[in-house]
Amino acid sequence: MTKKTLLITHTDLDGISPVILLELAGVKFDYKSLEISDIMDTWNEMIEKDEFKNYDLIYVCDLTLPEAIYEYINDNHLNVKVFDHHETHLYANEYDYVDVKVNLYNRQTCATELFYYYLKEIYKDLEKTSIKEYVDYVRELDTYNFTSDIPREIDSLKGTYGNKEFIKTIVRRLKKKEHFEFTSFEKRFTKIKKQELQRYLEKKEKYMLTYNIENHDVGVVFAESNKSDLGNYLAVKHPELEFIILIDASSRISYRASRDDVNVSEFASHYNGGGHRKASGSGFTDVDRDKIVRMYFNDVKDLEIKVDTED
Ligand SMILES: [Mn+2]
Repeated sequence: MTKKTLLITHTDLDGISPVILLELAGVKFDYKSLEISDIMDTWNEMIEKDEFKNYDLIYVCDLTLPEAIYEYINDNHLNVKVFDHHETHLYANEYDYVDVKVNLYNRQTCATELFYYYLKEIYKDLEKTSIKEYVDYVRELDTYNFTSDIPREIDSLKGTYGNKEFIKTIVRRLKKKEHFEFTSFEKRFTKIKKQELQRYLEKKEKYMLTYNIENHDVGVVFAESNKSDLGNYLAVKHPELEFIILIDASSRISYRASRDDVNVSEFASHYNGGGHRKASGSGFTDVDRDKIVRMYFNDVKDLEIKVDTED
């Protein structure tokens, strides 16, 4: 059996775009896209199922790997290449197969860009204007350094198409066209989406709570969608606050700052989280959700019947 390449990557645009790059390069590969909090479980599952034997090369993008995984990689001599831009992951640069950079060419970079420069040396097909343009849009979105609305519009399409369809349609157009372009339907669609987003941001701002937590003046909102846009909108609009806490009770807590004197990755680390200076996160687990239910409602007991929520 011939062995394949495996890509383990994040679920956001910067995580999904490495899938697009490998498709464009014509590589035969499998991929797993996962949340940062699921890395260890996924890795252990792969060990249990003996999946590593199927692959002779494993790329990891946009995910901070814990030391335990590096120990496994080194002990088992796995052929791995890591591309990431998270500050909390810089420690792994001691391994020669790891490329973690926060900045490149004097500006913030992203995993997709680092991976792109690596692949471009091997696969000349990637030297196309449209692909480079696309990579720059991903970088702008992921680092929040915008020169136009296009990166946000691309991300909004990813949410609407779903990852699988999104990958397909982007691969198709980057192969064909010399420049990255939206379809006329997408143009109309993103315009309506933008108006919808503006209404959402304004509504969330109205319900923002303010506190002093650990000697920091912060704003707190509850949100399940558009968290980066919302965090940035509130942080920029309220410079009197040090940062914004966004609670997504069904998945995680995000921390967003716009001020240069604030480092939210430090704050997030008090809650087992981490990330970047201006954008970090920490987990919000089943244990936390359970606490809320038991705190809010009266007379809460465990259920005696069994309910299957697996699909
Ligand atoms: Mn990223």
